Amino acid sequence: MNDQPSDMRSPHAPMWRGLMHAYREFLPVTEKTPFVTLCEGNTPLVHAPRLAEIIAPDIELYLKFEGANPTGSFKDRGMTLAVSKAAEEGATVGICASTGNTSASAAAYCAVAGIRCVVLLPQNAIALGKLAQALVEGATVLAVEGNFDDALKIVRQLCDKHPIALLNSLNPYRLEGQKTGAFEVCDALGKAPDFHAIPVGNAGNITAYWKGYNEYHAQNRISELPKMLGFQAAGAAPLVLGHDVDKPETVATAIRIGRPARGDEAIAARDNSGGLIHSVPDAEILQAQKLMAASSGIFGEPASAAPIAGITNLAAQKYFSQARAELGRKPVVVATVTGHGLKDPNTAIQIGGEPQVVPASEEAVLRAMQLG
Ligand code: AN7
Repeated sequence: MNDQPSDMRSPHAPMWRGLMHAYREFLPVTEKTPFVTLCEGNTPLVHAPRLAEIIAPDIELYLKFEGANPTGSFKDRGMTLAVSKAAEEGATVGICASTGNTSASAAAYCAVAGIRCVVLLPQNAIALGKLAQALVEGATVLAVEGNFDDALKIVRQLCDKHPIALLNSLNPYRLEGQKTGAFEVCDALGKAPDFHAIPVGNAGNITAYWKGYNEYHAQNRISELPKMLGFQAAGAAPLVLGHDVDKPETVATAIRIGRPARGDEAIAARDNSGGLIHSVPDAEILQAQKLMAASSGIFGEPASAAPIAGITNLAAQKYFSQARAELGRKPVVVATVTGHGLKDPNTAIQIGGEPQVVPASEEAVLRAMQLG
């Protein structure tokens, strides 16, 4: 349907039909698998020299902008596969617990497939845009009087007892789809980065990226593996503290998670790559969110700014100057910007400040510009 006839001269590359088509050979897809897709993936890898100059002059910084996915976050990569496999298996109902983005993505892909979607959200603890998405996309939205970890526990129990498709990243197909983020980074750079920085909540994405890099390495598509740099919010940092957090708190609601389902795998990714998992305070996350947008043009949500805050701290500790000396060049650092800043308008307005009100005249505007 979307195939370009071979003799057709298009000024554009052949139409992108989604990551399942592009990376089919790396995915558990059969002739029987329906492709439930919104043409996700193929997101921009944006060079950010102005941001790097400010936060870490010793690195070449690239931002993998996952906010450019159809529902505005990286979750679409895993969801296209998870919902495709659920449809293949004849599921009629899908369910997930979510801090927001998973629910927005699940609702959209279930809408494509005609599968009923039920989402459990921690009451009053998810960003407004994400709530709007799940509601408008027709999911059954349940606000649980508890946090994400409580909601996920209920979802696991329900899926053990009933024929409902589990759409959280406990579902292995989610990680299979999400690993394509690493493939795209390597395809764009022509090699693996030296470091990959990523926010960590339930720890699915860091696990998936590490899997993706390793699969490309095993196929000789890349010769080196990156060091994985994970960042949690200080108030929700179980993997840094080494124990679960009963009452996680952070302005970055996407990663307000105290018992990460893929915690052990995230630790393995950290250790096997020679990387680290650190935490960053909320104030630094918000500062990084604003700085990233104002100096690179990439507007990520608060959780997505955690790696930028983390890179800033590592640079201050000379972590990258050491790597630069060892490599004899600036290390290439990719940071995944996991979700779009528009997801959380309330936080954005708080950090953005108020517009200046001016009379409707040329002179007044010129004065306000401080040019006249
Ligand atoms: C923007 O939507 O867990 O470590 O339920 O939305 O794979 O959990 C979201 C997580 C980072 C953390 N950035 O990824 C959910 C949910 C954003 C996110 C993460 C999330 P994981």
